[in-house]
Amino acid sequence: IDPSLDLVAEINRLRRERNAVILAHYYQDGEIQDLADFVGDSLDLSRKAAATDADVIVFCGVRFMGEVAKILSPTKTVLIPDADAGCSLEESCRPEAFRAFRERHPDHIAVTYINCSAEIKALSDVIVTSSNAEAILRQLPADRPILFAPDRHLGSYLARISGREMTLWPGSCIIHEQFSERELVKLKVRHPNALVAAHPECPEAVLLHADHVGSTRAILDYVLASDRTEFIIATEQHIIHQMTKAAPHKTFLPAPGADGGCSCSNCPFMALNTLEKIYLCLVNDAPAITVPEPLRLEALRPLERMLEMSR
Ligand code: CIZ
Repeated sequence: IDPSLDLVAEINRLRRERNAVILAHYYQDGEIQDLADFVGDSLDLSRKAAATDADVIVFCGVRFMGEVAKILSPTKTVLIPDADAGCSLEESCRPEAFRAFRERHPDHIAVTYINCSAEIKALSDVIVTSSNAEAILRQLPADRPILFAPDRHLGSYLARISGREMTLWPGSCIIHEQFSERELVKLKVRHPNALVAAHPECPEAVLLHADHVGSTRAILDYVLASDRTEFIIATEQHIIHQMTKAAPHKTFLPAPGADGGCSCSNCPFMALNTLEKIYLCLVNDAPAITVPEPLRLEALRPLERMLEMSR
């Protein structure tokens, strides 16, 4: 790329020429969030992907999110800036092992977190995100046990708040798993007025210190609605960009890892996306997400169920 190129201007030109919409997750770098047409969590963004009349969707997040957009909008071109932007939860749950897990529990309803591959979605009864999981669980028959995959921390949090019997897949998110209870307590002592907002992918020991547990959207709403001015945020730290934009007078501290620093709350997969790669994907029409049609139709069923159940 010519270093004198005005990347933002070029991306804007290409977005107009290609009738493209740029979707960005809250965990993206601030400069990508600022460039996007919509910023949100995976539920909001999948709704946008399903409803858009753009010809091209550039999904700035991780691969499974682009895959969801393609499953919901198969006639659109779905581009992702970096094909290697994976997810530790997706990696932890492979189709053969998940099929065997289901076969060992034939009477269970398979409720699966959206952070998984199309193959796992196709083997599931209903998909959930962290913002609709509780509401969807409440609508499922009370007499049926539940299999929850792939995040065991989110699953055990949901089992605690819903009282449902759940068998959990042993996966976890490499970011949320690293927050340290010990260091969080130290930070709280240094900031006694700070409220702690934590994502349910965090281990239970961390959640026990939270004033609020919720999805990215819920955490954002919580800190903006609160009349307090200092918060410790236990999720991927780039969501703080939206918080600071909306409430510049408030202070947001990323939750610490075991070394007391906050580098652990930087998702290495989300960080693969850059303005340069957004520009290049629009120029090259690649990397583009493809999902074979039989698999897409199988994965669509539990995703549509999720959208119906979270209206
Ligand atoms: O669902 C999402 O977008 C993720 C990964 C987290 C959240 O709570 O929104």
